[in-house]
Amino acid sequence: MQSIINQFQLANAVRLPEAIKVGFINESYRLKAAQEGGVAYFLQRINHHIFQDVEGLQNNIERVTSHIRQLLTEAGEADVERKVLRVVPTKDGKLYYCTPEGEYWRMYVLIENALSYEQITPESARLAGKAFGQFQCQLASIDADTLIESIPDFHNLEFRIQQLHEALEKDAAGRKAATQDIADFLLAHAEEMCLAERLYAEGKIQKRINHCDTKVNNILFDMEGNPMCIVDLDTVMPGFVFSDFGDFIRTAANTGAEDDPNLDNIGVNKAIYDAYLEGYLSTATFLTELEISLLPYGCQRMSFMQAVRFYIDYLNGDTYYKIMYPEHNLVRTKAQIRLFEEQRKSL
Ligand code: GN1
Ligand code: MG
Repeated sequence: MQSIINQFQLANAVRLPEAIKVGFINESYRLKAAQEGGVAYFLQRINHHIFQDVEGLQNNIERVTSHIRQLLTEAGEADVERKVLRVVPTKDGKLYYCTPEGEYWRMYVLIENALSYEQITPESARLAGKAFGQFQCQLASIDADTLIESIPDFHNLEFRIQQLHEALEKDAAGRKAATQDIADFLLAHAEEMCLAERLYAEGKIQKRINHCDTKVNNILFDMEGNPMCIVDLDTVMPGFVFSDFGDFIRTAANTGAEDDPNLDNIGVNKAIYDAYLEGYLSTATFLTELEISLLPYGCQRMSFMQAVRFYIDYLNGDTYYKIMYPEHNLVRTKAQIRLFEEQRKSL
């Protein structure tokens, strides 16, 4: 690994890499500074099976982080280096390094003394809403077309429905017959839930730059508990703003778990929803009236899309999501369908 580290432009010597667990997708290491007070780094091996255009991915991240850095600097913010990630280039000026074996690596400056949360309260939901609203607001001044889709059609529901039809057609794992009621339910709501794609085709809404993984653990907080920096920028790409809003609510404002086997646990946590909405609207000042009116739809859309994605994976024989037990993707599908139904009643 030393030969990989040597490729990057580091300001000082570093200690041996320590593996750290953040997310399932990439492999991550912390590199502490060899001397007290030096710069520490964050090294990642990029999962290029999921992110096939690493060059495009790294260009996205550089574009977004340098734009935010410029806005923060112009606004005279203190501690800019703690408020936005900094990509460390290689010695030949590239944004990633590809080994002779075809592994892709990238380096960030590590933001030290930061907290991240897995659990959420109404107070932290309000702060998270402010943070993601501000993030989108900062990115509203970048032309969305200048970024690539780091995973093509990632949050395109028409495409997901197409994948569902294909998975049903193939029935690769022979699981269709026993779950026909799920297929029927999803297909019955597909057209209604593709509202965003229709409005876009009619020119009524635009694509803006989204985070596409708006979970609370993708916000770094300072030691006083204030949001500081948005991280995990791999899926930052053009999309519909209310999808980002909805994905946060899908994960944070569910009284049950994403894969809750007890459907009675699942419901909308209104206190979290209201707090996130309040925080989000206080900073997402670029939203049109139409986009604001579509926020509840954004929540339903993301729970529905997640149900479709889990069910496709179940039909395909569990090839995408890691599962803990054989029927896990089916349990996840049912839990997301219940959440979708609960959201339709209360949002
Ligand atoms: C995946 O691995 P994780 O939890 O960050 C997925 C998301 C899904 C989520 C469902 C690249 O995210 O889109 O919403 O699982 N990420 C990718 O829990 O597919
Ligand atoms: Mg993630």
